[in-house]
Amino acid sequence: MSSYELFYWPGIQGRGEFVRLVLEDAGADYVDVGRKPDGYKRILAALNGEIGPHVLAPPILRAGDVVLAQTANITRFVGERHGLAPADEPGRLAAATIALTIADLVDEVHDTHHPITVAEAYEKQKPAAAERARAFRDKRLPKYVGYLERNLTGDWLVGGACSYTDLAAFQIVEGLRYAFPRAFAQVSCPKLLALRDRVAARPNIAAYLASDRRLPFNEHGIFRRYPELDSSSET
Ligand SMILES: N[C@@H](CCC(=O)N[C@@H](CS)C(=O)NCC(=O)O)C(=O)O
Repeated sequence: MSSYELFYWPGIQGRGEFVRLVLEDAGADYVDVGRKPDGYKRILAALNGEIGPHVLAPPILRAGDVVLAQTANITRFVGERHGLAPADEPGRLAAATIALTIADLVDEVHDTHHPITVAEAYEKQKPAAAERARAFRDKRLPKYVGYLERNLTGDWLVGGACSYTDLAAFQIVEGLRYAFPRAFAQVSCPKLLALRDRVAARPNIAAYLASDRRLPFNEHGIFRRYPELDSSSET
C-alpha cells in the first residue's frame, strides 16, 4: 500500500495540485485516488465520513492512520515530513502563514467565477462575476502578488531552502498566467517570476510537469480562462 492517498476530484488541477506538487517534489509514494477507476465513488465515501469525521471537502490526504484536509494544512504536513519546510519553529510558522495567505488568494480567484454560489454554474452568475473579477484584478491581485514579491528577500520565501510554500507560489504564478494573462502581465514581480523558474527547474518538479500526471488547466478548476474576466487588451 502507498504511503499516501490523495482524495481529489478527477480531471482538474484544482486545490489538489498544491498537494501533488509537494508529494512530487518529495518523491513520495502516493496514489491519486480520484484518477483510479473507482476513484469518484471513493471520494464520495470519504466525504460521507468513511475515512474519518473531520473532513468536509477535498483535497483530503490519508497517511496510514492520519486523515487530514485543508490544502495548507496538508502541504504543511507533507512538507515538514520530507524536508520541504523550515527546520525552526519561527520559520515553520512563517511558511504556514504564507501558505494560508495563498489559500485565501485561491479562494478569491475561485470567487471571480463563482461570486454568488458554488451551487450554480459560472454562466448563471456572469454579471456578478464580471464585477468581482474587476475588483480582483484592480486591487486584490496586485496586493497578493506584491505580498509574495516582498517576502522574497532571498532565493526562497522562508529561510535558505525550498519549502512547500515556494511550490504553492509556483502554482499561483502558473494559475494567474493561465486565468488572467493580461492583468497578471501588468503587475511587476521579477522576484516571484524568478522563483517560479527555480521551482520549475527542480528535477522532480520538471519531471512531473512533463508527465501526464500534470493535468492541463481547464474551465472546471480554480484557475479558469474566461477572457471576459481578464483586463481588456487596451488597459
Ligand atoms: N479551504 C479548503 C477549501 C476546500 C474546497 O473548497 N474544496 C473544493 C474543491 S477545490 C470542494 O470540492 N468543495 C466542496 C464543498 O465545499 O462542499 C481548502 O483549502 O482545502
